[in-house]
Amino acid sequence: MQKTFSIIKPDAVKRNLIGHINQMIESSDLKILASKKIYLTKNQAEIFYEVHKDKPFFSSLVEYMTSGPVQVQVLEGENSVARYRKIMGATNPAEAEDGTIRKLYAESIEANSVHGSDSEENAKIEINFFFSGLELA
Ligand code: IDP
Ligand code: MG
Repeated sequence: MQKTFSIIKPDAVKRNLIGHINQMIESSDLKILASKKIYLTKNQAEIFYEVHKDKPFFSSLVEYMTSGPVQVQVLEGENSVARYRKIMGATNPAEAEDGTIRKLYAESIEANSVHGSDSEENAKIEINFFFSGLELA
């Protein structure tokens, strides 16, 4: 069993899509181990997306991620990192496969509704950034 980290981003929370997206996650046989709604601070968003700090879209991305509440979640299942990335679809919704979350719901390459860890190592870092051991027990 592998854990991955998911964010339902502000555009999707605003449009009442938490339930729809979680239905897609659960019907793909991933278990939602933990889930909470939070409001990211600018500092937290900058740390979370630090790997992109030199990209031209960084400041806009931080502004967008702090524009409203997000639902942060820990998912569990066999090969969950890769499987959740597949369910999410490509970063750019124009390139996302039919039936993926981003194809269905993303508004743009930036407001693309969901985040998912890109490796098991990053999943551990991201889970520990947002959740305590107590919340995962
Ligand atoms: P990912 O979320 O599919 O892993 P990353 O390349 O890690 O994609 O980018 C992180 C986030 O930054 C994306 O999900 C999206 O919200 C935003 N982003 C990525 N590329 C662009 C871009 O070219 N313009 C605006 N925002 C972008
Ligand atoms: Mg990424």
